[in-house]
Amino acid sequence: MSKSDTQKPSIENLLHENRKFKPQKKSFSHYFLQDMSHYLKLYKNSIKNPESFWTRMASEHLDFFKKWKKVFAWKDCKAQWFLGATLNVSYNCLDRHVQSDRKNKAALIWEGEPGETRTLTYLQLSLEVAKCANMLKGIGLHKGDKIAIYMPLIPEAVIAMLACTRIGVVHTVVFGGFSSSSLRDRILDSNCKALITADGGFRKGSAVKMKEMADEALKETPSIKNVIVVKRTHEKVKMFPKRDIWWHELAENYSDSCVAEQLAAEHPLFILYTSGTTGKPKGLMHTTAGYLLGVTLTTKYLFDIKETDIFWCTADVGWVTGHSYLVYGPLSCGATVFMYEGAPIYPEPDRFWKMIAKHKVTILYTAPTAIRSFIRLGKELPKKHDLSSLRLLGTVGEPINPEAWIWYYEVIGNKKCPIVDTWWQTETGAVMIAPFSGVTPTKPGSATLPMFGIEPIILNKDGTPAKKKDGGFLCIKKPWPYMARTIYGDHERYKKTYWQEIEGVYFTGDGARQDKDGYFWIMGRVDDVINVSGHRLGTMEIESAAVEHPLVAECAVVGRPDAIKGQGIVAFITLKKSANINPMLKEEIAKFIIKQIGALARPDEIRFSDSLPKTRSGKIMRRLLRELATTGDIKGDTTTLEDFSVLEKLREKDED
Ligand code: 6R9
Repeated sequence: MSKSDTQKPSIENLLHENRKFKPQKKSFSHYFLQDMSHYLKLYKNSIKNPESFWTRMASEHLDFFKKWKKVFAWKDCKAQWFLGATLNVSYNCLDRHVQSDRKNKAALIWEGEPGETRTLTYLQLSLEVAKCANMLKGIGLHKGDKIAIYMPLIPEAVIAMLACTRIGVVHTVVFGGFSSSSLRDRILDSNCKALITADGGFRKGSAVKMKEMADEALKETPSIKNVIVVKRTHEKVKMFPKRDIWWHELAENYSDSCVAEQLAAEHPLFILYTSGTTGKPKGLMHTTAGYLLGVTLTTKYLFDIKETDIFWCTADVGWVTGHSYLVYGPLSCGATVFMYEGAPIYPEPDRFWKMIAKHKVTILYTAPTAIRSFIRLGKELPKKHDLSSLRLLGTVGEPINPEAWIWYYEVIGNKKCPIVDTWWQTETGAVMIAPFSGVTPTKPGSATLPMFGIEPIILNKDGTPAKKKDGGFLCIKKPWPYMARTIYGDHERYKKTYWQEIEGVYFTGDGARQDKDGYFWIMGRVDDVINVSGHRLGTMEIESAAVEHPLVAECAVVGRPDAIKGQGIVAFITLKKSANINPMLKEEIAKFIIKQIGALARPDEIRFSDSLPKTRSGKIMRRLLRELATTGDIKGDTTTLEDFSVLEKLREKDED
């Protein structure tokens, strides 16, 4: 982003969403915050005196075995928080609740894709976790050892994660939908000694053969000495003697009592690889106290967790959202978590809504891409079910276009539930920018304002402050307790990527602008910013405009080199089922976009497609579309793609 770019009046007229939704005081009382002035007062204080703020938060919200001597230290871009303190994550997520009134409260309600359910109370979960921790010790794992978890979304995945934290073993969860080569690369990079997996899991009605995939990966991972296998699908699998053991057989040999290790605040908690980036995946390492504080605080304050809540975060445990808001955040808060194994639209397209009605889910936290696919299916499906238990709706993972926001608010939330749009990253550990539910007035498409103690700033490439309305690079001014400490095995890359891109601040890789109320509007990854005739355009702005068209279901916009304009715009569009493709439709959509944004946003090409290439976490792989738009083919890395048939369809020549 050069200076001349920021002077162009582009972004201002692009993000023209002016609707503002005031919190509904009558139906919503925040358990902690009274109103916006209360938020502002606390926020200002947290920024002015960060160390005393974080000290107070850690003392109030976490249980430590030993208190810290120093709150914060920073050297060579390595942060340390709560030095000298000891604590245990599983103790905070389990024992402290078992010792309270929550002993017999449901910690986890699980539903498998075939329809069976399982409920574990805090006591039951704690016993399972203790047993699993003993199993891990039994196969020779010690504090600091690394272990890979490659599992379907079943309770054992949560049990395994918590068991690791109980004895200081560092987990790296690899999303169950990843291929064997992705699993192999992650195991090799983090030097895991053992793997926990399952025979398989159910997805879209069939059994996914996970053990077979794992076996393939393990051909080239000499560090793995043992594999613990959960029996889930009961399909026949090959068990390698000495290396492989069934979870249920191993469990018979161990007791369900295991004292939680007293771990240093900076003891490594987990390594999580980021998906979809080019080159070698980055293993972001999070540590014990800071991360736990982040997920606990954000769950309490932003989602306003109450004793009776049933919290459903639809993410897989293989992603950071699953780590922070399916497992650690809600359990540390003593909430009831709902977890579902399978595909959202199986066996019927209303499976999600059916489960919300059946389990009386109160908080739903999902991704815009899921919301958009539900919009495509029509509002009749959710309307068939009683969704009145819902009181709060969250979104995460990508910018939410105003159309999807409004649909979520009106159709799913019945205009009663605040929409909590949460901006954050694998690297940030927990939510950084989001409304305090029921307190912060919301605007469709904006993640609104920062969490306490977090100071986002928008800068130009040279580190000077960007003009608010023009936008620039979203950065975070100072280290915070829940950020990733390093890229495992490559601290230099960590320093370079996050702290030296713009010297002295954390570089998020996202573009953003701030409006007159100080609200943050995320414009997408900075590599998704297009510069057309010197006008900077966020791909999201064009996409939002396109999906407002009544026949457009989803849209991904990429730039391609253009000899005259610098970059041209290519829009890949999936149409709603009801759409009738007529020869004028492309022109009609182009005009529609122009009408909302201006002539500079006219797509040079519109391509209709049945579906868009996405990562398994649901992010559109614009990199592939950019390649396709530029060269006419896709040769780049496609390992993170969910559905390969999409590529073939996209390669096919556009007929109309
Ligand atoms: C939590 C998660 C991080 C990237 C991030 C940004 C995008 C996430 C967003 C959002 C706009 C939001 N992103 N939440 N963009 N509004 N509410 O998704 O982590 O998988 O590491 O992705 O996702 O571009 O930089 P991760």
